[in-house]
Amino acid sequence: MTDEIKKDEQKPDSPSRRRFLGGTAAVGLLGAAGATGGMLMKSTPATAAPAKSGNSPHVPLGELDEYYGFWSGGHSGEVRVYGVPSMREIMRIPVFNHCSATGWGHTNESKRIMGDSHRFFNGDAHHPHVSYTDGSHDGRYLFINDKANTRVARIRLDVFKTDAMVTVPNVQAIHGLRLQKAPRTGYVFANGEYMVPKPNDGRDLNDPSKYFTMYSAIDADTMEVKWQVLVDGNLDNTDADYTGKYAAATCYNSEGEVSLAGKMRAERDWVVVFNIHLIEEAVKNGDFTTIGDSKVPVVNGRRGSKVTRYIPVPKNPHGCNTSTDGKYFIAAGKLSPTVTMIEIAKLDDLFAGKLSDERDVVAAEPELGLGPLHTTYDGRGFAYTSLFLDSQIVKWDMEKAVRNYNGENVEYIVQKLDVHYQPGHNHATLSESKDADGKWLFSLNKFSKDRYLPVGPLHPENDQMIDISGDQMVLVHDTPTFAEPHDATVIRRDQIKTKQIWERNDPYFADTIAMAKADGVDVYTESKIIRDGNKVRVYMTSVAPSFGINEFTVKKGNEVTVIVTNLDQIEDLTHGFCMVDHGVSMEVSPQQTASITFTADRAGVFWYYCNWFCHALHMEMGGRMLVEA
Ligand code: K7E
Ligand code: CUA
Ligand code: CA
Repeated sequence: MTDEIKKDEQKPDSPSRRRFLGGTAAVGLLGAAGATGGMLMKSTPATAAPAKSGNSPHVPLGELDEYYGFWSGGHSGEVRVYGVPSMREIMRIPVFNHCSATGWGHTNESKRIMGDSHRFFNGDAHHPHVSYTDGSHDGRYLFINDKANTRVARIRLDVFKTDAMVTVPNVQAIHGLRLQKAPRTGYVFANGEYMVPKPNDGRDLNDPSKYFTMYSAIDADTMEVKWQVLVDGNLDNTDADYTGKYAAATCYNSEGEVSLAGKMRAERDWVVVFNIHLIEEAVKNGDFTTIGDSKVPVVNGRRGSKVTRYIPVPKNPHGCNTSTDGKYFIAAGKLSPTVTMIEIAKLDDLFAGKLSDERDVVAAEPELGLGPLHTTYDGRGFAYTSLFLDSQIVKWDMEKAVRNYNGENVEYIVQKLDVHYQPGHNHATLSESKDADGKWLFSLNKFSKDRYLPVGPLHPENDQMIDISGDQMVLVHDTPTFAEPHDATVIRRDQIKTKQIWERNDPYFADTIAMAKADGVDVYTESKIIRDGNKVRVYMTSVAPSFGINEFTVKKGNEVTVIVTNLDQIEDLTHGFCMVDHGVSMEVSPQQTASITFTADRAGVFWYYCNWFCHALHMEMGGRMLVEA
């Protein structure tokens, strides 16, 4: 390599550097399978972005952001909250992971919420979505999937805490997750990605022809799985319409294969459309089966059934995104340079048998570039699709794409913007609701390569913020992220109402308060030790800078539960409880009661202390546990 090329590659937008980096990723994704034909030759050169940003990303010191951004944490298992447009990380919400700071996964309250699955320390959180009323975000809940351990969790947006979690039966790896948008979020729709035997109990181990997966609907209020729909093929991403009638999901493995080459064999896979009312009717009429020990009604939605339609689309489709005008489900082709626009208004006719071919609901199939993965919207008729292989976001005009599909010679591509590098999801502000405002777009890039100081072999990812308020997209900001935000959702700050301190009757710790009542303890006025055979319950208050109990004595082998109630009523005055050398730590925010259980397995003196900085005498806030031999 000559010095000149090397120097050129130092420049952020050098063409030779992009070629080098793009080539690497393309070989990574497609080289091994070798089944992509001439696709790689068809990249369109990027148009430069001449425009200046008209939207200011600058939030003056001391002022608040305009939007809440919720970023999934991928295989870190958590959710991260950003202020948009400053991209300051405001909070992390532990969900499927365990958290050293807050005690999530260790406290009795969090274990109750996580249920049996608290034994898992990992999760893979991909798709965060905020609940709706009439197609607008109502700020009650955020829902998110766990691909790693087949779970769905709900986060309360008044306190920013996970408050419910369900393991979905009969399927493996919940991937796509979306909410019913209208009339309100009654259902959470969840895709089981991998196909497995039914029941998966050791039968049909190596007979993939007997593997299946299902589309699940979870009641958003009770978090019970209400019904499942058995499908052909697998399920990747999903979205719902703006009427409450239909939902759609992409399938990349219509082949039902277990090998990589097998999953890429067909030129077309499909989008499955689910008719929600017909599914509910089947459940009501008893037209379902159950599987194994599960009581969840399973409705047949295989090809030819009443409740689904299978729309062929090219090839190994990935993203499924409803346009904010409510007109289209848009499926991204991934291994095809196209996206498929499915016209929702034609679905009634399709289900009524009035169309001769499933493809009659396709309104357009514009060619956009290489590796289209996800599409987002600005509410002004433009769509923005991430192109993984091209490392670009393409802005295109939906109406012109339809006209072009109908034979008119119009250009529908508006602009291609280079991003750094290889974008997965993209998301524009409010773009999953009818309130899309077309201000900011985020490109969640899977590779950061050389955008940041080197930190060894593992790199951060790179989420880029793009101003879409003008005619041209303008890249304005890079944000490094740790493994691995797949998706994000950004809503206005006025759409969320938070509590600044806990209410004493909050259901989050109601079971703990009930336990105290049964022990005859009023946690708001007293500290007390209850001995119950081998079990010891230590109730203590906390008021900065002291706990209600400075020492307590137990016997070696006792099961100890410490219950701390924070009596401080001041916003932002959180205490913690950490028992040294016992792996015990938790957060206790103002007016909260929190509890944690451990075994005093060694005799000796053990200090406990407050680990959230609360007072000038925070270091002194502590006490001793005396464990008798
Ligand atoms: Cu990474 Cu939505 Cu899980 Cu696409 S998914 S990139
Ligand atoms: Cu209480 Cu620090
Ligand atoms: Ca396929």
